[in-house]
Amino acid sequence: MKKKTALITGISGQDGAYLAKFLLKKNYRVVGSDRRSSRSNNWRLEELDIGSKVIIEDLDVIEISNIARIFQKYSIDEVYNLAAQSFVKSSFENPIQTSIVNAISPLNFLEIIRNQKRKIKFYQASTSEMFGGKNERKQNELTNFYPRSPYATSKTFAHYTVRNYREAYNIFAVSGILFNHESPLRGEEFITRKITLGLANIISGKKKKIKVGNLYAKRDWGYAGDYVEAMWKMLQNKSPKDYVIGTGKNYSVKNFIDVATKILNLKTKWRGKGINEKLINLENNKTIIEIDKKFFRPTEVDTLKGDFSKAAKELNWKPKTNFMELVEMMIKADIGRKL
Ligand code: NAP
Ligand code: G4F
Repeated sequence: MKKKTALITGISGQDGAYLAKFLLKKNYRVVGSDRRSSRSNNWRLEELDIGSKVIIEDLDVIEISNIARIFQKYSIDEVYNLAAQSFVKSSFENPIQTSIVNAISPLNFLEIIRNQKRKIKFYQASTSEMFGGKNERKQNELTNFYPRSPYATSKTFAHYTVRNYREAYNIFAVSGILFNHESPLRGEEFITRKITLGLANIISGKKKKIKVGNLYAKRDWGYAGDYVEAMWKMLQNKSPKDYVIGTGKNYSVKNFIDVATKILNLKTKWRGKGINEKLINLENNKTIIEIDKKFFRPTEVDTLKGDFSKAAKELNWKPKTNFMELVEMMIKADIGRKL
């Protein structure tokens, strides 16, 4: 059987790397788009040992002419549009750049796809941030959106654009509404990796403390390796539909820290309140975690918890890795890297 060709935008990112590995195992030809930069950012592909197995094309997703060029060069069957300015905090400082990349790039792809003779399937990386997370109820495909950052508003634009192109032009275009997913390949600015890498550096003596923001935000944290399978399943579905992907459980940032320190057998105690809350290492009475206002956001998403029952029923997908296993995997990887 002829190999399918998949184009992954944002292949240098966390999900791009795991998805590339997954699709290679499924015998796809994988073309990855990467925007040229002055520093090499292929470390994730190298860590997964697939750097030489994927084809990398220079492509900034806001340049529609580049996208057209890729479609002329390769007979693409499936596009996974993962490229984005994905850091919510940074979207408040760079709202215009975030919006151009996150909202316009899916539109670029859909405009090209609707004018191709070949049927091309399109996956868009939507996000639980679109829900805004104001109450403890689980969010599903029918929950209203209440985006609370330039990142979330730009992703909501993209989400509705995908739906509109699906309905207007009969394109197989879907959005996966994914809740937070993490891994040892997570970017260092995101809270989970900031904690696991920070603790590894404290243990090795390279760092004294970690400064964080809101300890009480809750997230539904899953493992990225599990979630890329759901992306693929959505494009193999009989008809194009959007799905929520999560674990159905959530934990606060403080819970994450407590689990991580427990795995490391650190004896710790929280002291103080509000901005003065600190985590003390009881072995030497030193502060290892403290609050810094600069990590708070102008508008916060307080709590997210995904109801993935539609994906379980229709895609036969469920998460394989639980919260404890995820934290342990990340801690072990960072301790290993630092030894
Ligand atoms: P990530 O690690 O930040 O990766 C983002 C990728 O996008 C990187 O490869 C980055 O390239 C690329 N990119 C950014 N701007 C670009 C541009 N103008 N042209 C081409 N490439 C560009 O993000 P991730 O965690 O893998 O997430 C993948 C996607 O899922 C994103 O769209 C994110 O918004 C969405 N999402 C993520 C989560 C999650 O919890 N991880 C949850 C829901 C949705 P550089 O290396 O050059 O920066
Ligand atoms: O790890 P975060 O930066 O991820 P956030 O904002 O939830 O966004 C991630 O998940 C989304 C899916 O829901 C994706 F769409 C998005 O691309 C990204 O992958 O922050 C998680 C929580 C926030 O409530 C934040 O305020 O942790 C809180 N937090 C507290 N202290 C911190 C910090 N976040 C970061 N990054 N750094 C801190 O020091």
